[in-house]
Amino acid sequence: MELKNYIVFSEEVMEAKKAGKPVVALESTIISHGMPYPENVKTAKRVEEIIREQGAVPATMAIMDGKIRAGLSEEDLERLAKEQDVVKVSRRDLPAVLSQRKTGATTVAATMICAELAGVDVFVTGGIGGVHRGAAATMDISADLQELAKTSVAVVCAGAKSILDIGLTLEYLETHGVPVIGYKTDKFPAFYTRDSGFGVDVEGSSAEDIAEILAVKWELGLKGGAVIGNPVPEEFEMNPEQIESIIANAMKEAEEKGISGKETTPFLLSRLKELSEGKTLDTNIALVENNALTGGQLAVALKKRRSE
Ligand code: PSU
Ligand code: MN
Repeated sequence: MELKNYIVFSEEVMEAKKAGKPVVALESTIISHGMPYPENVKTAKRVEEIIREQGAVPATMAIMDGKIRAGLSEEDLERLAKEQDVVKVSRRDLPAVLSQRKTGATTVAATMICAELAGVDVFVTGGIGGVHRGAAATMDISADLQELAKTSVAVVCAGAKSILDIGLTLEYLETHGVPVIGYKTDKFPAFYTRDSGFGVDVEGSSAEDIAEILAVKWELGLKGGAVIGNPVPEEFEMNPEQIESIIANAMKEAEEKGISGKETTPFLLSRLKELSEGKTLDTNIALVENNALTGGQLAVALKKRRSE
């Protein structure tokens, strides 16, 4: 079988590709496992709209009926948002979920794979996975980091959540040669807050500036992705002490309940929302929308730069 038999493009994405328009990939685990219904589907639609407003075309990725789907209808989004047995799909899960024709939501790692297969080089999400706190014992390191090392897609995110060990996550990215670029900041953002206490490798002052770095990386034949850290807008930033204490509590609960592996991130996200009385969800929505704005502009700038 050929690649084209595994991917189905929506009409909008197909036309954009034919016309040479910029396309932005979006993940779907954030819909199925990252946010509750109905905020998940509402945010997914809003994010797509923001990308269109920047002059790019959104391609939300998912696995449905034995195919990789690049670009989803409203009906598809509802299905991912509501269905109970949607599989969280990372790199290792792709073959089984496709061949068993299950419904799958793609993580950052799997979305990068789908984006590369679809010829899309910019991807917008909330936060990347990383090295978990306590990874020295659990060895829990998200497959997202390995994917960033080898798959040539730029990931626009609000940094990494402090449920992760951000210092070790950045060390891992450095070891694997993944550029970490701050959008209008020299600080690596910590998802709910704008400053993790760690720096980025380089600050990009504009979408064009970042597009230039990416274009040079890939022209040099340096395969792999890049992390574009885009801090949450100030008005939605959470208090660092408050979020730290909530995270500590949620992590303690996860340990007591024996939550591990791929369940860890979804469990923590849902507990953080409850413990913060919804505040983490509001912040999550705001930062994803902000990433769509930046990612849409980056895709436009990169398309322009690469056609020069
Ligand atoms: N962070 C969020 N929301 C999410 C995720 C991360 O704020 O929904 C998802 C992303 O899809 C990411 C995945 O790729 O969790 C990482 O999971 P794991 O740590 O199991 O690799
Ligand atoms: Mn993990």
